[in-house]
Amino acid sequence: PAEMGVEQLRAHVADELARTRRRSAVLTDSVDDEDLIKQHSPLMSPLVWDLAHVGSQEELWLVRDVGGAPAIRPDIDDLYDAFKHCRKDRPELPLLGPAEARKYVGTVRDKVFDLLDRVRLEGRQLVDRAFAFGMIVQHEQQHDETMLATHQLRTGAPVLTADPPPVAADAGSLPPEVLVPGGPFVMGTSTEPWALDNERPAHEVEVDAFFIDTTPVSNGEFLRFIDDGGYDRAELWSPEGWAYRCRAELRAPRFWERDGDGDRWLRRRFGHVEPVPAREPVVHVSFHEAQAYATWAGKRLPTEQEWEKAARFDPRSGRSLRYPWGDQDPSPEHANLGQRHLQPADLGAYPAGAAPCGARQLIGDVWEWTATDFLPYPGFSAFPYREYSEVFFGPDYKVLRGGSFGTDAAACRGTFRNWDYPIRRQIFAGFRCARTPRAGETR
Ligand code: AVJ
Ligand code: FE
Repeated sequence: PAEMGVEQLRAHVADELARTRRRSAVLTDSVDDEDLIKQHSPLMSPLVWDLAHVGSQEELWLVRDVGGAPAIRPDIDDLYDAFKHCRKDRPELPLLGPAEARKYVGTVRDKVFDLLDRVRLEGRQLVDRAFAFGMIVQHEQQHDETMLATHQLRTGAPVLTADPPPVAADAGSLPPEVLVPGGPFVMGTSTEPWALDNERPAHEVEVDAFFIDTTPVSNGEFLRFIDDGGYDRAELWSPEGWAYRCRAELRAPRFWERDGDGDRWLRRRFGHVEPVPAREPVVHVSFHEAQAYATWAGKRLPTEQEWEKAARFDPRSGRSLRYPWGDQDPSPEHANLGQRHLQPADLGAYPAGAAPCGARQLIGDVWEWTATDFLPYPGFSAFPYREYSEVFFGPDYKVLRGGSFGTDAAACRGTFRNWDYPIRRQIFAGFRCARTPRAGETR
């Protein structure tokens, strides 16, 4: 969006809105009404809540705020306010039914397309108003990933289909880890037009040299941790992590189960039960499991600063790139994003998406847990509302980076920050490890 003219920008926003709504439609039209209304897990909203919530936010921020138009459904603001009712309580609310919800989001969208045609986008308005549209596209895409996680929790026959991801040709010849030299780099952004408040502003940080894994940790590697008693060795876990491991009786990633008669592990993926693929990044692990694995491997999780330096720092120019591969928007050659494939790609896929340091699959495939609490950058200011990020800052949430196969390109950048509780496993989260070089190891 940065270099577009105003008319080009209108067309771009219209395309993004339409493309995003097609995704929401796939996720909500692929199940019957009963499945739309039902709560598939207390961790998630009914799908029909997500659908109308997307419309409600679009009404608030575009129809009313940018457009200055009167409310379409002031009576339902409260029902779809995520802060008023927690996910577990949402099925008891007098929600719009499937037909009403579809009609409502369609009405809102018609008004938004009218608004987009006539809204003045000049000077300062261009930045603020175009951002409001970009924020709404990203918001719907974020809920599309949330709805995909609800589909993963849903039991019953598969309803979603997708092609398998590409395979990696040179995976065997990759070094297990790469060195990122010490020194300053610019973290965050002040220029990315659709960057959210928590990604701003750009600021220089000093990062000591570190090694980071070339690829995320695979299922095969994670199995070695399991087979070595990883889930039964308290010394590998933080006290908080061990308490959670015991309380929740963890013994494998979520959605894994033992094959009836043997030691083979199977996993359930969008209704398909299949052998766990050894070369695929592990997914559906909590921060605590990631941390225990890293300790077992003699490593640690990367800090958020390390992760972003590995993903964006270009030592040739000294600049921070928008993405690991450069400044171009993601294409299907760069990364496994956008629900094109309903699983991560095997280790080493997407060589065209490699970072200058040589690390792969930093964007797409699986969200990556970092060691860092979700905190504001120096100079942070909340917009457009405190509830987007500011109310979540603090030690309760860990930062996740890079997006997953379920994340859309519109809602994923080198600077994008996601956050969740360290016990969460239903999200499409995996991890990679890092370590501090030993004396004399930095070459
Ligand atoms: C950034 C994924 C943590 O789902 O809670 C959606 C995104 N914010 N609606 C979330 C969000 C408001 C948010 N995460
Ligand atoms: Fe939301």
